Amino acid sequence: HDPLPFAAVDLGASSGRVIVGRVGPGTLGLTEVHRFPNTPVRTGGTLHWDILALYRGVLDGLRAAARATGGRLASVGVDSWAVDYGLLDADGALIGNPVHYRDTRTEAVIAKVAETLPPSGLYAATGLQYLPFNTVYQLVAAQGTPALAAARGLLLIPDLIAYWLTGETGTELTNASTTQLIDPRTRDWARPVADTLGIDLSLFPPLRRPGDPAGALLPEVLTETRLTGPVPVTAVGSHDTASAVAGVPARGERFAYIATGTWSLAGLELDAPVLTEDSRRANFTNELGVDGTVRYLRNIMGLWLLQECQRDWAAQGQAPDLGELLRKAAVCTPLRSVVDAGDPAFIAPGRMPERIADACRRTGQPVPRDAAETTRCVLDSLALAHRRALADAQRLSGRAVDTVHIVGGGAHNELLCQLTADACGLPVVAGPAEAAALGNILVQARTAGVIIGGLRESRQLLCETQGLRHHEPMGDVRAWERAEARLAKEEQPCG
Ligand code: LFR
Repeated sequence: HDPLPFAAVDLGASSGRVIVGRVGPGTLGLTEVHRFPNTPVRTGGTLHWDILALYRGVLDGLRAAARATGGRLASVGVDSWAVDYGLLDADGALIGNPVHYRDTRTEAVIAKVAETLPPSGLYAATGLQYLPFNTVYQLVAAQGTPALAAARGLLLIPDLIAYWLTGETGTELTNASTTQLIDPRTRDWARPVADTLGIDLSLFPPLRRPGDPAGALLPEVLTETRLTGPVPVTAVGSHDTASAVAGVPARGERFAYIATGTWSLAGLELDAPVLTEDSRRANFTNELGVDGTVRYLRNIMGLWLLQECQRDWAAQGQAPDLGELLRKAAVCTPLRSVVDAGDPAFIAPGRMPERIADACRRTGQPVPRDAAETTRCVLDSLALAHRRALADAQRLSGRAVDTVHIVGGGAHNELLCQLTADACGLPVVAGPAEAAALGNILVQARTAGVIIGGLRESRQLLCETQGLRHHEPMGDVRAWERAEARLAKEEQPCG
């Protein structure tokens, strides 16, 4: 059989991509047909996603996919970052621009939510780590606004894009699990949580699962993209991290993953959630994955720290080239200073080099003297946070691992991958960088009957077809233990 072409729409916090994957028995080849920037816009003091620019990027991408495939696609799947949503009015039109999760509007309601529903109860019911942007906080912050009063529907970002493409609505489960309104044991709505917080669950259309049909491209979309219909849209792991984990080229079960990009999502794939108080205090999340799995992981600031430094340096007229910066960082003194890359204080944009310097000062460590040292501080701090997350995940779940997979954009960053291997004292397998698009496409290919089986068979195909890099741990792991101890003094309980 000839391989069938599928398109993955993968929207990340800094760029969107449309990727064509050709899948057949023993074949899985990707072509990125379009990439476009994702630039948030602040208006009236609120940080927004430029959702129509993103949708235009999706249409341009599908047109490029049509050119690449002679107009024929076996199906399309959409994934993006989590937690954010658009509100629809009674006519199904979008009300306002979706608010960016890095906006600070939720700060005012965190304490109020904790008073209404204590963090331990919220965790026992939803298994979600505390992050100030979880959809529950956004919806409580929106209470009393005219927009929410007018809303008759709510769609998470990938579901909103899929709605514009197909005219059909649904709430995809893996992404829904990041709202903090899903019970990870039943994999259904946590109604008591919603009731207690005054959140109207009827705004959400019915749940759908990865692999479910999600409509077909509308005639107007076919005309605009020059695709030949019918083109089905398939629900995938619409949370990009769910797709990225499905795209981990693991051979067995004893693996940990780190999905690196703007964020580092570090953890394990489990069969059941871990809802203990220890797990809550360690700020571990139980997001839902493809095929009934649980993504037991912690959010770590990720390459956002470096991206924000670069944005700051560029604004000051110095824009060091990333390759050059990484080469210099590789020869800086190791572990000279480290910051807590899990600290939500780093979520908001702006002044990142200064904030990193402040954090070093506060913890009695030397302040980085230039861009290379700041870069080294960020990468050492990320590797240290990876180490801690994977050690905690194993301890809290009772599952031991012997391999760490680094997927996502950060898999290209050889220094980060090597430092992670060194810090964890475990071999790292780096790649694929496009794990989210691959996970997205693999789920579609299963629905189309091109891949028979589940995650194991999909991953087998990844192992056979994707180029991977191996990093063996080097150096003295005790240096990382000492760095960890330096930070531990600062620790604050979360949630
Ligand atoms: C990664 C990601 C994370 C989520 C964050 C915000 O792209 O989806 O998993 O916590 O973005 O939505």
